[in-house]
Amino acid sequence: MQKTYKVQDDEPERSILARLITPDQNPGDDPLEELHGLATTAGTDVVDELVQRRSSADHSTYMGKGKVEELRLMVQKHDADLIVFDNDLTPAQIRNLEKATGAKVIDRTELILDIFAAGARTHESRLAVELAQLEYSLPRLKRMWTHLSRQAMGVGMRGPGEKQLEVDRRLAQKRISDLKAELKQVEERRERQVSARKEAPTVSLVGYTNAGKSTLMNALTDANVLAQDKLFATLDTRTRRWNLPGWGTVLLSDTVGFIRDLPHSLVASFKSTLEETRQADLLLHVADASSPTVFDQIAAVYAVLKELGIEEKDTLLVLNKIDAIHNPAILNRVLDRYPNAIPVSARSNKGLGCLIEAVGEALGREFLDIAVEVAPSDGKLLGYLSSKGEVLSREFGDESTIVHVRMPAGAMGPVHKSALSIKPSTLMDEAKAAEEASANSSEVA
Ligand SMILES: Nc1nc2c(ncn2[C@@H]2O[C@H](COP(=O)(O)OP(=O)(O)OP(=O)(O)O)[C@@H](O)[C@H]2O)c(=O)[nH]1
Ligand SMILES: [Mg+2]
Repeated sequence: MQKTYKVQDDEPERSILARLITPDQNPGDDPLEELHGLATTAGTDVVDELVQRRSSADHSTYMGKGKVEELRLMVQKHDADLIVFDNDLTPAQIRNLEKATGAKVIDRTELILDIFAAGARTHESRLAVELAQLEYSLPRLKRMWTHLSRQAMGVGMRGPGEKQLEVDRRLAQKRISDLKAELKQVEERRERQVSARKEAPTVSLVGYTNAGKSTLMNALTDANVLAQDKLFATLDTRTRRWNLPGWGTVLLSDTVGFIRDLPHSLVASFKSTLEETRQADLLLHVADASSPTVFDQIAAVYAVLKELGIEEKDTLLVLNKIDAIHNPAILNRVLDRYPNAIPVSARSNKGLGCLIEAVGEALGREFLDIAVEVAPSDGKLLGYLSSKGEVLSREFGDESTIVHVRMPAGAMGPVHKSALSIKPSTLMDEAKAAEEASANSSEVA
């Protein structure tokens, strides 16, 4: 008989973790370590685990008959509420597994969405999560209805899931299109905001969740952002001025971490949160070099960058947590594959000098189109702009001179020190617009 769920607010759900490993997978020594971290972050109490190696998944119950029976016995033994699969399941597989085991079954995507729903704080990230959750649950609406009879909600049912119960498919679709429209507006606004700040070079931290991005941000600036031994501690983007020694002001952003098989709808709806990353002059890809799965984590991050269409961006690979590596062979194995990577410890500040040098050098390869306002008496700055950059035009006023110039991002230090103001130059855009207009008019003629 199907058990009734007795989840209460003050009592964590008791969960069992399950994973099917097919021959094409390389699960490492502890195949359920990451799922354990996710399930704990979501607030469940993990009571048991089960792994099955199989050539392929079973069409109707995902795992084989024997293993499903084992799961049922585990549920009974521990009085478990929930089985979390490390794989993506079809709605039918979920239904069949729930029937066979008597526990609620969720898959990895639903768990990740739940963590995001519980952690999203800003209007923007809440919209993004709600959209991703609705897109995930729309094809599963039938299943959601069956939850109506349940007394309380647990993991996998937070956020819009609750609202979802009251609406039908048509309303869900309407909500999805409203959310998309609202997010598009937010995206456009963010795009303008971020590009309006383009007067300084921008650097964005990216990387696998828990790699140490926020800790590195704190070590490099006095950002004081939250860093925690928890997956997805950061869900929003924070930007801070970073006084890059020997170079001047740089804007450094810390943002949401990535994970293997991040749900596509989540990546798409987080586009506006990732605007700083999309527009950055340089990416610092932070990897946890002490993790046994560091190569897979690096590959997973590149996969998400590709999904965002920014895999070609100038990127420095930063190998973090070297203080936690006690066998030098481990670090050397990573450096053999990525010889240009920079080993650091954000915790002990080791290697940060080399990182700063590498960032300065990389930014020297980037150019900024800016309008610099110079005091009439500041001949030194005028000279500097024409010696380091390519001056496109000068507007002389009584109070100041505006110099439109194309500057290497890394040479901005002295400009920040003595300019009256620095703005993005619209000169190139205007020239381009004029060119397009004349091309159009000649087409008409
Ligand atoms: N040993 C060691 N631990 C570190 C280092 N850097 C970060 N950590 C720890 O790793 C954990 C995660 O750090 P965060 O900075 O929150 O990682 P993050 O990449 O921002 O993670 P999310 O925001 O959750 O994606 C924390 O417990 C940190 O203290 C390091 O250099 N050495
Ligand atoms: Mg973080």
